[in-house]
This record gives sequence, structure tokens and C-alpha cells, in this order.
Amino acid sequence: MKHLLYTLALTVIFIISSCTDKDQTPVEKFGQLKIEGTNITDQKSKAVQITGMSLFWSQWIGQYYNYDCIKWLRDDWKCMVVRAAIAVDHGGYAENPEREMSRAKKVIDAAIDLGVYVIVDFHSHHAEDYQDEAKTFFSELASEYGDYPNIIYEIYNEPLNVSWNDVLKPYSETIIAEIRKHDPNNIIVCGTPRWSQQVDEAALNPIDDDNVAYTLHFYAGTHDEELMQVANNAIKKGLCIFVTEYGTTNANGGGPVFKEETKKWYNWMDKHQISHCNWSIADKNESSAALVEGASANGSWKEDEIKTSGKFVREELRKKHSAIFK
Ligand code: IDC
Repeated sequence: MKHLLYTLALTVIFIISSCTDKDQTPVEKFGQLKIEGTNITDQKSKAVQITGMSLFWSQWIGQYYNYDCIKWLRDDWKCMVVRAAIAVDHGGYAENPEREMSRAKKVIDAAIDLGVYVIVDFHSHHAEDYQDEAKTFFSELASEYGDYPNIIYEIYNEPLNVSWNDVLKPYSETIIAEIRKHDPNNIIVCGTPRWSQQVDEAALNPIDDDNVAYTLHFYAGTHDEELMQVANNAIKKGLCIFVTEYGTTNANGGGPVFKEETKKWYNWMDKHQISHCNWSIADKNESSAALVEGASANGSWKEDEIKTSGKFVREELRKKHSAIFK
């Protein structure tokens, strides 16, 4: 009996001591995220930078919205976060609510099981025209998943040239109120004017909620220091920025892969501890798509299934992960 207890104690000690950070999932390590000042912070109030990949428009390239793919993105690409870009118009959720909601839930369920964060993005350029749909969509998600620390709500991908004060702030407040009925504290990310670039406008009139961040999107071939300066001004005013989508290419999703320019953005995001997701996990014939046409839907991608941008971004994600989980 004594011997048995001794062995048991040793086993417990062994298990505890072998559980280093390296074996932890992102959600085990960081837990409940919140916003403090301009930073996203973890359960110990330490600033964190969570990094990962965005999936493509769900209605067009939905095959990567599955468990095995998310698991591969966690284990091999070392994503701490994945973004489900749930299409609204162009045959998305507005027309096919059940199909698109089920895609969103597949990714959320996988993320919860796998211990990664998941951004659920209402992927539209006209979400103010789909406010009722957005209310229904986020209310359902918040009531079902609001208790999990995994979920991050992105309520509007990219508004066009519309006013923050008159259109986007009221839209955001309406959707936030709906989410907060069920989920008091997970992070909500708001789209900003002109393709989620004018974060400085939101900084002049921010939303009254403790856990709201604001979207900045950039494409390294199109956007440079000028946009960084806009974002710097917003940060100076106290705004928390989340780069929920960026590309290494031109803003149309094509053109060359701008490695040097992307590195400048990486440095800038590191300096400000800004979290980010790359566009996109897709096998489309465009340079921003990470995969070659016909790449397996279930992950396990070999070298020759990954395109230039995908390889470059994967390296960065692995580097980021290994600096934190050691
Ligand atoms: C692009 C896709 C492209 C598709 C187009 C449709 O890469 O294949 O034809 O949408 O509108 C964004 C958007 C994102 C865009 C991406 C690249 O959020 O939907 O995807 N981009 O153009 N903002 C800036 C760039």
C-alpha cells in the first residue's frame, strides 16, 4: 500500500512538472482575454499578442471550415487564433442563414475543443444594411458560446466610406447591446471607416464598453507608413487596435508578395503588441491565398501545397508561438 502511494505521488509530480508552457494551448495559457488601455491582456493582466490565420469567405471557400483544418493550423502553423470570415451578402448568411451558421459553429466548436481563440467575423462591406441579420447572428452565438473565453466577435469586417459617428458607431452599439445580453466580457471588435483603416475617427468618439477593440486592416503592397501614422494617432488617444486581417500582397488580394514591407508591419505590430490574422487560408489562384489550388481540405499540407505568402506567414506564426510557449 505504502509503495503504491509512493508511486502515485511520483506520477503526479512527474505529470505536473512535465506540463510546461510548451504543452499548453493558447487558451490554457492566456485564459480570459480583456482590454486594458491599448492592449489585449491575459488572465494575469499581461499584454498579449495573439496571432493566426483568417479563413476565406465562407460561402465561396467553405471546405477549410472543419476540425482537422483548425487542428493543423494550431499544431503546424502554430495559430493561437483563427478567423471565420462568415459571408453575409453574395449568397452568405443573409440568404443561407442555416448553412453559414453551421460553418461558423463548426469552427467555433473546433476552436473550443482545441484551445485556440476564434474570431467570428461578419464578413460584409455593408453590414449596416444587414443589422437585423447581425443581431440574430450574434445573439445566437453569444447565448450559445458566451461562457467560453475562446470567442471574439468581429461585428463588421470592412465598412466602405461611411461615417463613424452617424452610421458605424450606432450600428456597433446596437450589435454590442445584443451580445452583452448574453456575454458580458468577451472582446468585440468594431469595423472602422474606409475598409477598416480610419481608426483615428473611432478614437475621437469611442464606444462606451470596457472590452471593445477596433479593426485595422492593411495590405503590405498598398498600405505603408501613412496608414501606420493614422493608427499611431489612434493609439495615442488610447484605442486598442486589432488587425483581424492583413495581406502580404496588394489590397486586391493579388500581385507580388511584399516580404520587406510586411516585415515593417510586423515590427510595428510587435512594438504595439497588436494581435493579427493573415488573409487567407484558401486555395484560390491569387497570391494572398496561402494554398495551391486543390490543397487538402483537412490540413496536413505538404511544402508544395503552400504558396509563397503562406510559407512566409507560417514562418512568422511559428516564430511568434515559440517565443511565448517555451
Ligand atoms: C477578396 C478575395 C478575392 C475576392 C474578393 C471579393 O481575396 O478573391 O474576389 O474578396 O470581394 C479585404 C476584404 C477581403 C478581400 C481582401 C482582398 O476583407 O474580403 O478578399 N481584402 O481583396 N480587404 C482588403 C483586402
